Amino acid sequence: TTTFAYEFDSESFKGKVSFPTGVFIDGQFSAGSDGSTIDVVNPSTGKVITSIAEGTAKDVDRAVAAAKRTFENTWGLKVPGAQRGKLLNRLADLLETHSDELAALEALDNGKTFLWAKAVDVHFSIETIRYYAGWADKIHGQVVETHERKLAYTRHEPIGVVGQIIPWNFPLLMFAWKLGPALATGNAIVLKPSEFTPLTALRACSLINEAGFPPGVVNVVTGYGHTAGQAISEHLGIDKVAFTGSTLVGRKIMEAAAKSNLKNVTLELGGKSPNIVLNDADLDLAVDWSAFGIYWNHGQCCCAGSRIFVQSGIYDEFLKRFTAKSKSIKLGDPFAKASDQGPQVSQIQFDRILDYINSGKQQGAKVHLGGERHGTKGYFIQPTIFTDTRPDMRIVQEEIFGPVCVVIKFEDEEDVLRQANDTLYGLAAAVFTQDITRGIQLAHKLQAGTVWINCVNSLHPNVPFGGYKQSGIGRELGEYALANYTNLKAVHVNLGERI
Ligand code: TXE
Repeated sequence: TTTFAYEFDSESFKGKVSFPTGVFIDGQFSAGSDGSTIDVVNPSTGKVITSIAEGTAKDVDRAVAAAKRTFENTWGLKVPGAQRGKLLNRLADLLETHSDELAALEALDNGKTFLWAKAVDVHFSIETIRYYAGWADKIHGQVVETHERKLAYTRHEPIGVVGQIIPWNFPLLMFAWKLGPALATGNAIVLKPSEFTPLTALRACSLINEAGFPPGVVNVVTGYGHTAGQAISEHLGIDKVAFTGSTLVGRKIMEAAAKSNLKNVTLELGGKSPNIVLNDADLDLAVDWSAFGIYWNHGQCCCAGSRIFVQSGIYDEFLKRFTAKSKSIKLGDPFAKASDQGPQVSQIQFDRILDYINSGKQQGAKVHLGGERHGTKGYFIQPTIFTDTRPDMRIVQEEIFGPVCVVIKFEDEEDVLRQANDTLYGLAAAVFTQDITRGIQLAHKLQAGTVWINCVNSLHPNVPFGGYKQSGIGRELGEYALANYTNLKAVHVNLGERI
């Protein structure tokens, strides 16, 4: 076992943090099967923070065996729902006790600001686990009336061993979104966090032990996607895989599932969400939310409102105020209280975003604001606004996943609907108007799994979230997510009928 020890001495958080790391299998940490490691980098400086175990396919095998054993002997239907709920509530309490530490770890390896990490990532993770704790003793089937000499009923049984692969943009939150419904329904888990941001998931492993979950219920294999992640998606001992990440990898996961055991797949993938501002919108409100929609979490949100459509009557005024708002965003140390925006997560993402910005310039769009890196160290990128775009440009079609938006003028609702829906994605959309009837009419015509009216990025544990089109398959959160983690069985009981 290795220990990660770090002393935070920042404006937002001071204190020593120390916890074991490694691949977490059967309640214990150990080195990966071949002893290799992965460096974890602080995106504010580009310097290595620590290195963590590089889990392999062999480690995934070991994790699956532990999960299966636990599921069959000490978990699953052996444990009443109320007891599962109690354990989840204990985990939520422990996450709460360690809120500051978790937020600091999130800021350290992801680069998001401490204050946002605490207010959203950690807080929403706790709420999600509590929400699903409440479901744990409310999972039940139905009696289905057929005829008098028959009793037919359904059961929602846990699937068994489920695989979960999560990204780096909300490391702890995605962990909680995945764990909550899977554990409430009684499954055992093999989860792989992103190789860029493993710290909060590893910290949470000790809290899972402390909460009293039987060993092997949650197994965390840190490692790379093409090895450990691939091993999860093609494993014959895993009957369901849930993934959040890029559309490219989502395809690979489905392919691996199809080629192995046809495991059930749910995917939460990318987006290019439209943010529509109508002439009658409350302009200040629309400006503030639109800025939040694209710049929050440094644009690294699957539902980021990266295409801002503004109706011609207010276009100039909106652009003026939106530009001023964008200029006011303060980039800097994620641990400084005044910082609104920290660095992008990694060198790779930093390069990718700058490449998109260059493509926009080369394809003839106008850089209205920003368009460069910020400072000389770390992966900071200026809030960037493009105007004068064409629909076929890469910056209009592809997910950039950075603080970069296009602002596009439109004439009428028909025009904006056509443009807003002209995308392979369908995760989210937003409409700003003071005419609620128009807002709702547009919401119903937008091809997106979530539509916000007069707000953006607003999520709750009890409201489902997921994508239309190539933004994914299935829904997370809410009661809907429970169905991802149960097999439905119909039982027919003959009450005296003879053939
Ligand atoms: O994601 P990957 P990347 C989008 C966003 C971003 C782009 C690339 O546009 O710019 O994806 O990011 C694991 N089998 N989103 O490359 O690779 C990987 O280890 C199994 C949107 O970092 O999809 C990590 O744990 N797993 C998104 C996870 O997949 C594999 C969030 C996600 O990483 C694998 C992140 C494989 N072959 C990026 N290859 C969202 N929907 O919120 C990689 N992984």
